[in-house]
Amino acid sequence: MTLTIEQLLNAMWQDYLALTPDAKPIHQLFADLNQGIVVNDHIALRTFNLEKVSLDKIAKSFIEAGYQTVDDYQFPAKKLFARYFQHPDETLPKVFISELKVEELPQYCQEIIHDLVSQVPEESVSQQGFCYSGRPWSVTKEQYQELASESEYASWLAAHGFRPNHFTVSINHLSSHSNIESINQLLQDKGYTMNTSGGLVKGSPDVLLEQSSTLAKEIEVSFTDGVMKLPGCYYEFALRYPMPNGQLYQGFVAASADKIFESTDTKPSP
Ligand code: OOG
Ligand code: NI
Repeated sequence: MTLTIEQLLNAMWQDYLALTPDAKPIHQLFADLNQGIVVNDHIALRTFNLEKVSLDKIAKSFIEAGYQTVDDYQFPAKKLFARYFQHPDETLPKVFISELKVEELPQYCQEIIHDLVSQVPEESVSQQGFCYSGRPWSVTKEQYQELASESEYASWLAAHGFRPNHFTVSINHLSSHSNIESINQLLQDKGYTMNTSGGLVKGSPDVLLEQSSTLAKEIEVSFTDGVMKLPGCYYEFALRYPMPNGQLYQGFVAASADKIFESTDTKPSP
């Protein structure tokens, strides 16, 4: 059975809610203030750049649903490459997919990642639901910790597998709030912990995009040899500004994204 793009996005939302204790109450908060309507600006997925599970493989379900490739971004310090996809139906969220350049990690990390990916059944990756199927491998606490010492992105992915790591509220579509500062204040007043790496607000009207995000709350994750409490997923807020032609900027900002990635870090920078 083929899922419609709406069904696919809804299944991803349900999976995301299970790993993001903050998401449901925050969504409800904005729904209550906006006649029940909260529009997603974008969602994001992570993967390793190994052939079997590469960005292109993850993007396939979205391309088949009519999404188009728009732009690429490089994050040299984090060893990441990212690409975003947009649908001609602008009511659908953009999809931001990143991949870790595995060959740039130390040998012992590469070996762990190759071991994990070797456990993924080849045919499962081409299935539509793969992007929210979770973790297709067994992993030990030691493997998790070894990866974490080199890349928090790698360890997050090893622990949680394939699933949306955030949904993003489009501030442009809210009638209750027109600036990002008032949103951050509301969330902080309600007791949510925000990602302050690079400042509470990433970007500025000058770069046509302002973003902020919660810091992923810890949830219990099972490993082969026991349970650990680790950051799950986070919620983002984005405000887009018009370009000289009057249209809202639709892209991302690498310097801001670099800090947004840290929303799932166990040791977030101040
Ligand atoms: C993606 C981080 C970047 C943005 O909006 O700039 C991002 C991730 O955490 O995987 O979402
Ligand atoms: Ni984002």
